[in-house]
Amino acid sequence: MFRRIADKLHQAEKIVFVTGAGISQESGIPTFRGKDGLWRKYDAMKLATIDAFYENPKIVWEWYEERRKNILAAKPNPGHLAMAELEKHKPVHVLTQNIDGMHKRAGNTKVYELHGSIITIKCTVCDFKDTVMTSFSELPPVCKCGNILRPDVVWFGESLPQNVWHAAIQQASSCDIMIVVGTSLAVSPANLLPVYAQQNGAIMVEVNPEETPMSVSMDLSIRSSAAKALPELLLYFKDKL
Ligand code: BV8
Ligand code: ZN
Repeated sequence: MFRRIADKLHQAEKIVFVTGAGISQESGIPTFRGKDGLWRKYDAMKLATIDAFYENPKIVWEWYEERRKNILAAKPNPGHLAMAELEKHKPVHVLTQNIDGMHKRAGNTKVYELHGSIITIKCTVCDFKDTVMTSFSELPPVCKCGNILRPDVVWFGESLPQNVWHAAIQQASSCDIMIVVGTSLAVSPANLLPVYAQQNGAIMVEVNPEETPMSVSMDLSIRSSAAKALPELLLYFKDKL
């Protein structure tokens, strides 16, 4: 299985990954819907919304501040690092639903953050936007203009950043191979990206310990974790360099 995928990677002109919370699970960042999932402890469907934020910005900020602390202390895992290593040999584009910035920290340079970034903070009113790697003393933090700040993430009911979304569709529609890693494909419109790739005749590969709604249409499914499967795949790939 790994050899077959490694051969396809060698033949590919463009490799596109679609990643979700599962690829960061082995960095100690909880997924949403898994047993360790964020959604067990909190109702993320409620908290990750613009209404919750305006109703009770302090509660939403406490949730994000807790996640920011964990993410800023976390490190890219061998799964992230294998993807960064692959980019040294082939054109690799990473379309990620994750807001943890791990792909860039691992070294991938063509990363499309479909749902924004928890490390970037923006003002709810003026155009202030900045990367903030420290924790805030008071919540919700206030902008110089006097309005409250928010994490620069896409909440449910908010549209994705259009430039990023259109660029992601472009990549998904023009790749030879798409590797879908660590996502339940439960959230739209990100879950459409594998459909674009499939329509374009790309080879479809999935890395996930569990089935997903698109497992049936995958050419190859690796039922394993990202931190195990991706370094192994890279070994087979480098074997034929
Ligand atoms: C939009 C940022 C329209 C915030 C996130 C009904 C009511 C209301 C809304 C909707 C509805 N039906 C559909 C919608 C649309 C909604 C949606 O899809 N809802 C779903 C839940 C039904 N989508 C939206 O609202 C989107 N916007 O549609 O806008 C619009 C258009 C024009 C104008 C205005 C509006 C916005 C969606 C973005 C929401 N923000 N995150 C934050 O993080 O706090 S989504 C959130 O879910 C994360 O980004 C996460 O990445 C994403 C998807 O989850 P996954 O990454 O897949 O994670 P999950 O836990 O689900 O799965 C983990 C997987 O990993 C599992 O398969 C597991 O087996 C696997 N795994 C576990 N361990 C490992 C592993 N794999 C490998 N290795 C391991 N070790
Ligand atoms: Zn402001």
